[in-house]
Amino acid sequence: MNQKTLPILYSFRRCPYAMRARLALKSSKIVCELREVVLRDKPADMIAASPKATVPVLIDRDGAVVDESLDVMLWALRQNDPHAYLQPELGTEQDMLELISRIDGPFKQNLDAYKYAPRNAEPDSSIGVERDQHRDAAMACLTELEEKLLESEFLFGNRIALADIAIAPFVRQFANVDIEWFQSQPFPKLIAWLETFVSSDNFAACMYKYDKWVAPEPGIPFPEQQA
Ligand SMILES: N[C@@H](CCC(=O)N[C@@H](CS)C(=O)NCC(=O)O)C(=O)O
Repeated sequence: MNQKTLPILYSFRRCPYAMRARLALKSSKIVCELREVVLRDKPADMIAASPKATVPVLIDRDGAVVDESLDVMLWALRQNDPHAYLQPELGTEQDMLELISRIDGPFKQNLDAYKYAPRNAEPDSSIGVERDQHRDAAMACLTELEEKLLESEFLFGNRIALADIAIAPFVRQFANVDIEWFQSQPFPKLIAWLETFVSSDNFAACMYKYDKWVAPEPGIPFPEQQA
């Protein structure tokens, strides 16, 4: 396939927003030209296309720019959704979007405050207490997920859907701040759901380490096409 005809995806391996976009693209099998970005040295072409300069950014063949991760997911899955990620077994696409927005809002705010609090703060210092408050508030936001996972294997039924792949990268980010603490919490279903996600072939295929893209080299076709 001529790479010039592919949509372009500016991505950053470790960014949870870019991860959810890659997961949806992989499922939809829509091949893009992936350009791996280093956040402290973003490509001028990416900033020209999307001045807010966050990843992911997708540029469609016709030049249309999609620069919100959830929109990239929907862009891909509305064209091709072989695993019916937009049609969950339980609930509707709208129910999934509402849950995703609660996670993207209050949960993510508390996650960032927890994750980026100074590492060396003593537990009983004001910074340490505040960090733990954000950690606990973030965990409280995940109660809703645990409750859903008591009912079914995935968030909206017994098969994976949009909400799972949109949310799991953020729960992973939260868990990894202090994995021992996370795994000691009374959320067994959430812990098992996250483990299923991080150990999946799908996730591994979306976490391949690409070299930084340098213009004018072509990026890497993603998802990799199966022979
Ligand atoms: N609302 C955006 C958020 C994307 C975002 O904040 N990505 C981070 C990386 S995880 C970023 O690019 N930050 C810009 C920077 O660090 O310069 C989306 O859903 O795509």
